[in-house]
Amino acid sequence: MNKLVRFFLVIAVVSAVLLYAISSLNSSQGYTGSNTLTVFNWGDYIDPDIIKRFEKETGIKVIYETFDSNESMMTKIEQGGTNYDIAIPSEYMIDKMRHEHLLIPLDHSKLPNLKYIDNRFMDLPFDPQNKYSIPYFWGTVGIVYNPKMLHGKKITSWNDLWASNLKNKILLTDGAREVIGMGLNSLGYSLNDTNKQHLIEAKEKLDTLTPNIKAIVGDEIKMLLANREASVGLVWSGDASEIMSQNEDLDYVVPKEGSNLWFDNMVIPKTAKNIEAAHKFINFMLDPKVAAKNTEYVGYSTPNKGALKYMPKEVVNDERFYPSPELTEKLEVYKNLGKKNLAYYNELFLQFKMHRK
Ligand code: SPD
Repeated sequence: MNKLVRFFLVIAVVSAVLLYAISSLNSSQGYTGSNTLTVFNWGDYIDPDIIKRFEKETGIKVIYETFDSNESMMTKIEQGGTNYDIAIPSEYMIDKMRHEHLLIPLDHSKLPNLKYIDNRFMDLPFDPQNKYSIPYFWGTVGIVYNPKMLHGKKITSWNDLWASNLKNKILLTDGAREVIGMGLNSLGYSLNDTNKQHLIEAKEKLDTLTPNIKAIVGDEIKMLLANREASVGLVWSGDASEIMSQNEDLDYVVPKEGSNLWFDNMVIPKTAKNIEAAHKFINFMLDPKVAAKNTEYVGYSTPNKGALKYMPKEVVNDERFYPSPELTEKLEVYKNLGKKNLAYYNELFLQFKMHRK
């Protein structure tokens, strides 16, 4: 045998041994290459123990990736080259995705736990008959604040944030629709306004809030507010509830001018490689005990009526985080405003962020 043949033989044997080692490592954990599920979710939006439990019970390995806005999630899915089996966007993005044929219709016969979802969260205009999406969490947008740091002063309105005593005290969640929405609402306009003049007015009004803004941040907003690094925050209700569980001095209010009511639902994107496992995952998340545990960890409001009996009474009865249908009726759900208008919201938000620098 000449040297070259011997060299290739050694390489082939070493590769075979390595391949065998890797595959036996995988199978010792109960996974095979095709038995994986790729989940694409918001950061800080699931109890990691639940993923472990799902893997243990089903033998399906979960690959987990996060995003920080509907827009960045959409960009990744539109770009292709990904194989997400599950994603958890908000209502206006679900509407956009289904119109752009980016979602796979769900097989409801594989989701027996769907019966636990409160009817109030089913069959909403962004996804009639829940053909493409299943409720995960819901909530509002509002202001979390520390009355002690504001000398007992209450905040009730978006316009309160422009007060001169709030210099450098406000944190904003890094969301285009949330921040531009605050500008629109503070002027009495709709959160779905597409009138250019109104949008420019809203952006200009936001520019005047600049001296009061300490930072525009992502999930770290919770830690910063709980640690008293700022006294006011524009947040999603679930983040407020999480912050308040760490610092009892804080309170949460949905401003009187109005605000946003939102829904985050589970979908199966067109990129999915394991549709069977995706249905198993959705059904697993709908189990009342699983949903209750996830809700307790994440802090957001569950649409799962079966889960409520496993949750502390004081959480379920807290109207700030489980507002009644009468209260939510007064709030606005974001609409899919179409490509051009959504891009304009993003552009104005970017300009606003640049203005601060
Ligand atoms: N850290 C989890 C954040 C989830 C927020 N979803 C709310 C989106 C409202 N459009």
